Amino acid sequence: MTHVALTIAGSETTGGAGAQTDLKTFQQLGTFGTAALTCIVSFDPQNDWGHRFVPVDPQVIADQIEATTAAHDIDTVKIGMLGTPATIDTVAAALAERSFTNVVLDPVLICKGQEPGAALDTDNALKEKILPLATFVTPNHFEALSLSGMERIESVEELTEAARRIHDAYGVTVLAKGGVVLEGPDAVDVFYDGEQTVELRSPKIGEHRVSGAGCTLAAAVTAELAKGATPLEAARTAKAVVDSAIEHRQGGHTPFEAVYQGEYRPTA
Ligand code: PXL
Repeated sequence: MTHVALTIAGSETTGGAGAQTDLKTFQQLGTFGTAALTCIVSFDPQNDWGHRFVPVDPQVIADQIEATTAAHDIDTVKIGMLGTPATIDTVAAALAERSFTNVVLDPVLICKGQEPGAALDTDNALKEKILPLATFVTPNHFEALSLSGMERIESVEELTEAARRIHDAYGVTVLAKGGVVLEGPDAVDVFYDGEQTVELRSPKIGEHRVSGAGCTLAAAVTAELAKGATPLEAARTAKAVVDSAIEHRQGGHTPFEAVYQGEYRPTA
């Protein structure tokens, strides 16, 4: 049987991030992808591509999780953008009701369309209610600062310190992403599970952020864990999958490019 992976995430309709990207990544890695949508993000082409954000009704989120977990045996779930404290309560309750073996959290802390006050409540709720239920977390540079409480992360040593602090505070395996923010020719991620610290490096592909890279990384970790990989193996594969998705990135009329997972090509 094909392993099933679930994403609980927002819709980003242009296809560059969110549940759309998660499902493509699940497919690419040979898992059967399912999705429970938490919110609908529609970039606004009339307003500098800012985020228009509409939360899904909490009961509808709970219904989706009920439906897909009843339909399939799912032991590995990815959590992406949640967006409101009410959504966080609903997802925290759904996670607590079921004993997933792996809960991979992409701690999306900021969505540009939200008011700063509301965003702060959401960030605090994420830390209080979702992080303690996660087994694996994939913070980017900004999220690593917020979750570790550190004032700066400017080197791989500081990124490693952040990964350790996040692990110690929340008891999770951490894959902290340096991305294009840390200086140097390589994009460096630091894996820390409480025992092993492993630097994962690959040459930077350009100097600009590509939309959907974080979603792809966490979704690839999720797919690999669903198939039975160890957390470190999953992290290594996910790093390679992100590099490939960035390599195949696609531009459109937006001011940013988006990852692309690739396609079936007959070999004959
Ligand atoms: O890449 C973060 C992200 C996650 N989820 C949704 C998004 C975005 C960024 O735009 O829209 C739904």
